[in-house]
Amino acid sequence: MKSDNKPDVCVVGLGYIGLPTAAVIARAGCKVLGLDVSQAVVDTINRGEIHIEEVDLDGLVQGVVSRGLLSASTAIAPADVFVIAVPTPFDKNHAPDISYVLAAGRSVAPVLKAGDVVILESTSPVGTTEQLRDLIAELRPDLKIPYGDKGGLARDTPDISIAYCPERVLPGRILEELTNNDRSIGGITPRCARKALAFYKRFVRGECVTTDARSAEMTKLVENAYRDVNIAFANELSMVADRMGLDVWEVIRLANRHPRVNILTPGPGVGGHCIAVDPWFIVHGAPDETPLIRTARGVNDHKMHHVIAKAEALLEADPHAKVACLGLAFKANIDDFRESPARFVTSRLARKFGSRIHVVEPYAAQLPIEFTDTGAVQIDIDDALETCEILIVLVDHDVFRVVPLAERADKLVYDTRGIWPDQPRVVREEAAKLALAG
Ligand code: SAJ
Repeated sequence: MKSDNKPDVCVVGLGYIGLPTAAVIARAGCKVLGLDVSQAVVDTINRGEIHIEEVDLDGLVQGVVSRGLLSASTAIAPADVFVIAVPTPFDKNHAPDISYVLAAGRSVAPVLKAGDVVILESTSPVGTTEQLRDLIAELRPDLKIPYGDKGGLARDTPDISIAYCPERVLPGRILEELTNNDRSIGGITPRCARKALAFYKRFVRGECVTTDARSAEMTKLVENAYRDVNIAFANELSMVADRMGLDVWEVIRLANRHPRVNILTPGPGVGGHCIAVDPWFIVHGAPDETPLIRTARGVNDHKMHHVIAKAEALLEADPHAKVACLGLAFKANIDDFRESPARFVTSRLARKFGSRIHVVEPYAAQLPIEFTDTGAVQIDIDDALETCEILIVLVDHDVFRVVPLAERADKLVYDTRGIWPDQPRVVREEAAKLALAG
């Protein structure tokens, strides 16, 4: 560590979490090296630019790069703290793939020295931090490695510290939440947790709570599974309401007046790369004990197909009507289209109904690749309101939410997000009837 007592930091992986994290640590005055396998990403950051969209990130990165606090490279270098923020996808059987974490461990191991702290932030199945520790132990037999309760080395003071500290930031609010959210910090040993805690205290204003690595790993998975299960309840209610000809929004609004009831919001399904993925890590770890979590995943995935069937029924009932699908993003007011139910539904409709489908997505410069040759076109919300008779609301972007009733009162609306509670009831009932017939 340098004389100013600020650790040099290496952040491995410069994606949606790694880059904002690197920038926030640099803003706290630490010298940060960002490591990424992509030369294009590295070049972009070294120019003071960014390759992802996130509120206020451009100015922050530009500032810390120009002050010499953040630089990027494809090559590892020695540091005092290593933060690993790489993807942990799942395979086609929903089994977690931690190969990027282990690859990051292989890059870091050769430059480790006594006193260093290695922190894993990637969402990971329980036991991953210990696997990372075992890998480092194998690659660096010269270092004393922390073992917690396991192994005869427990009483030796280890040379390095290893901890797990999951991020829990919301896309669109990453910089704010990186600083203000509480953090769970799980050490391989309590000493490891304390070392990591001292590091996070440099840039986190939220409370940092220490625990063991396995509990911290599980905590992250539980947070997203909790949300998935609760959204599944809302989505299941919406399908029940369709079957019974009820307005689910009205039912939820009324039920939520109970002091201990807080039902979440139905939608066209659950998107993004966290809530739809992480519950599988728990299911994979305990397949016989997770019928609820598994079923919730199934309900949320099924909701997309329910929306497609309902939309198809509407379109087939009026074969000449032009249709506007509102939104492609996985949630409101962001430009992230990965794992998006809205995108899935719209592309299915485009494949079936071709040029009848008009896509409105203010956050997309052009339609994604799967729309090529379908005949579907992109238009703006004003054109959609002027020319389309059917509106299918798939994303609750503010720009859709503010459309006044006068401009949509005569439309046949299928609102999967409940953004227009004032839409004439007769229209909604007609839509529900058509869907049931379908
Ligand atoms: N959604 C609904 N109904 C709701 C809430 C959400 O249909 O009532 C849908 C959204 O439209 C979207 C999906 O769920 O398709 C996920 O959106 P989200 O805003 O709930 O969450 P993410 O995926 O953007 O971020 C989540 C957050 N986790 C929790 O809220 C427990 C975030 O704090 C995590 O850091 C992030 O996952 C992550 O990286 O794991």
